[in-house]
Amino acid sequence: MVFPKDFMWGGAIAANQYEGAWLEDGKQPNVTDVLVGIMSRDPGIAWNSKTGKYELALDPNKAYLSHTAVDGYHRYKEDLELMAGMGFNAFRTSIAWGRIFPNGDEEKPNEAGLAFYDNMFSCMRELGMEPVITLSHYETPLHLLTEYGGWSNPKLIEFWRRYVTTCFERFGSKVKYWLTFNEVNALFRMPFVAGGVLTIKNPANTSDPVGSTTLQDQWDAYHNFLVANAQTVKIAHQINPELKVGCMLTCSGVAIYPHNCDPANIRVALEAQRNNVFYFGDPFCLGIVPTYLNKRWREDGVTVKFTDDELELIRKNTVDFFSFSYYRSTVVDTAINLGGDTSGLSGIDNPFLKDKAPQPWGWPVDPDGLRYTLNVLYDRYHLPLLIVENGVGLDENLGEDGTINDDFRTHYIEEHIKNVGLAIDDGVDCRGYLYWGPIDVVSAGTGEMKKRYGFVYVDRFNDGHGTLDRAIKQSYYRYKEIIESNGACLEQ
Ligand code: BGP
Repeated sequence: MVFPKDFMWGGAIAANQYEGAWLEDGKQPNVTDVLVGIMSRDPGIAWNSKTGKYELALDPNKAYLSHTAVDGYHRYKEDLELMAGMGFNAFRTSIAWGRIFPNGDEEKPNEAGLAFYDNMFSCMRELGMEPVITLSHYETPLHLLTEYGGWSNPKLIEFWRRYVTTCFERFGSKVKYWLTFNEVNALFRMPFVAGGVLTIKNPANTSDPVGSTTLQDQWDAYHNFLVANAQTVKIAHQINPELKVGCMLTCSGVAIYPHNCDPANIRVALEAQRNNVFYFGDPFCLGIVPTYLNKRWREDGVTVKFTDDELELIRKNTVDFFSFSYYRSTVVDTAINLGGDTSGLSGIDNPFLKDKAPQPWGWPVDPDGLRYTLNVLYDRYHLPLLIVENGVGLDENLGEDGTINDDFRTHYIEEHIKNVGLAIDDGVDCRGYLYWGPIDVVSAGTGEMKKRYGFVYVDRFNDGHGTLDRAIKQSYYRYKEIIESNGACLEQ
């Protein structure tokens, strides 16, 4: 195996799925706090015709598990020790923006939130783990949507600048690797949570579903994200030239295979890559706004105009590395309408993929697709690549012996990591593999506990009950061996 000596081995989680403590120490709600599963189109907000504003209105019949999540806010030390036990030398989590600026638009940060992450990042360093920190993992403060309409409003760039400047100044000595917006290329699939956009409703118009957004607002958010991303790179490098800023995109949309060699299907596959990944990747990495978007804007009936200064900013401030999630591949032809969930896009079933994750999720398993994705991304961007999500969710229960035999997860990571090795051998500069969900957390897509990714089990269930005790699964020991041998044990 060809993994470099300093290869980053570890795992990744997100504040909103792990920490809980949703209103503790000054934090205010963010977009994920009002959803049970980010695929849901039914946020817990309601229009108040008296104030002429949206406000918090949680559904009393729903279990918002992320409010307590797996109590990482109070247990991160013991959890990080368990991660260190596998030999992790890197760990990814996010900062909940609302812990630092609770409503998002304050002038001064919340010291309690800063202190929490200061302690957490010190703990990672003491345990020998390089922190890889996402600045927003679906965590735009709710107030920024209800008051300003969210990311379609350029005011958000101003609030974001204040937030990231605070983070770089406070944590820059402990955190070198920063990711801007988690899976921001899911903006059009999940405008409320990935885009942080809410079209402020016209009170006279009762036909708009709560939480809906117009296409114009979504494209305005796209515009503002491009500017904000470039600003982030610029600010980080001004504060400390050693800081490295990466984008984070869902790249299951790179492994989109044409159904057959019909040229029309080849073209559709190319368009799907552009419309799902490259339309963000190209500005972030190449510093250009792709010309193919002009056609899409025409078709969508929207106007998007970048000023010369903005284009210059985007051109000059490209990211230092490219990070991404990869869960699956899919197949397209000219007739299919691509669907999708948190695994990425889904089209036609691929008859060549015999392996499927067990039901009820049943995502196709395509480790070669990860090698393909790494090669495509490296050829296009020539930037160091970091895999910051790959994993499998299973419905698991603790056995009588106090453990879980999760052979399928072991098989899943072995096959994917082998393909990372093959991609490195192909010449790809891949710097690390951070498994998604090394400890069970609340599922982003469905908002439940039942969908478990961890090497470490957490005793909590869909109805909210559970002791929150941790237990080690069998895959924990295999990942430890892989890390200890720097991948070499996979050759046997
Ligand atoms: C990605 C998200 C993660 C994560 C993962 C698995 O899209 O960035 O937050 O949860 O998908 O998805 P799920 O939890 O829905 O199984």
